[in-house]
Amino acid sequence: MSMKLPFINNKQKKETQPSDLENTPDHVAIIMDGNGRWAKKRGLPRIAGHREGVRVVKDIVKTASNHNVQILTLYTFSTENWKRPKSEVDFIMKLPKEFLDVYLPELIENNVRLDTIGEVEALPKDTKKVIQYAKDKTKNNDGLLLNFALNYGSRFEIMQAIKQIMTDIDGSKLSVEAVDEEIFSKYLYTQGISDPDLLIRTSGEQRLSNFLLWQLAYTEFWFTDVLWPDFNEETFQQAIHEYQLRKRRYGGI
Ligand code: V0D
Repeated sequence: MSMKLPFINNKQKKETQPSDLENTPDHVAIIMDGNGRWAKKRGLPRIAGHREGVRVVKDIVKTASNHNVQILTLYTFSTENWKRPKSEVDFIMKLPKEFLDVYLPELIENNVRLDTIGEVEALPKDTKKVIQYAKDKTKNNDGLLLNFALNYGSRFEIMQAIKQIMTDIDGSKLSVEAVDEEIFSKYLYTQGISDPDLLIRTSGEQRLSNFLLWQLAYTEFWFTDVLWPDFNEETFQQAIHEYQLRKRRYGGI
């Protein structure tokens, strides 16, 4: 079980609620794979798939809110994705603006808080600017936490945590004896948020690709052949439903 922190543990789980509201995942993480393949199947350039992927992100944020999900963590750009052709990377770096130009007012209206994990500092200046603006505008919202993993790599995250812990020990801010799992977690990008309850990966690949290695230790995994641009409310509901069945089968036995 993941450690539940008070500020996100505000969901009412009454016995009288219909069963479809029981055991809903608090934190859903998604690897949004298959945009390029979706485009290729249609004879379109890869970037057309990415643009379609942005539209699906918008829809899924709404669906997640409706399903009482508290945290949605989306793997948008990995530290490995820089190896793609420059033209594709340049296009992808414009997507946060494309998303926020249209959607920020709605996020604010729906009480969504936007945040990021990863080395956001290394992103292009204009990309950083729009994202920082959205973070500032939504920082006091207490509805869904929409968490974008940008320039994220889990091994790097763990390694920098270790380096920072060693630095703090060296500076006598921390003792070796005090280091435990809880302290270690505080050195990760995900400090203060609960571990994912459900991980979804689209497009048929069944691997983690350097995503949240520490945080996924007890997470339920759900894989689908559906490509990210074809992912919709129905697919999302299916994932949540199967998560609920797993919880009912194994919970309390
Ligand atoms: C491309 C599918 C939304 C995955 C979704 C910079 C690959 C579309 C954002 C976004 C990307 C990020 C931050 C933010 C608002 C929106 C995004 C990237 C890629 C990498 F504050 N979609 N999206 N960012 N894709």
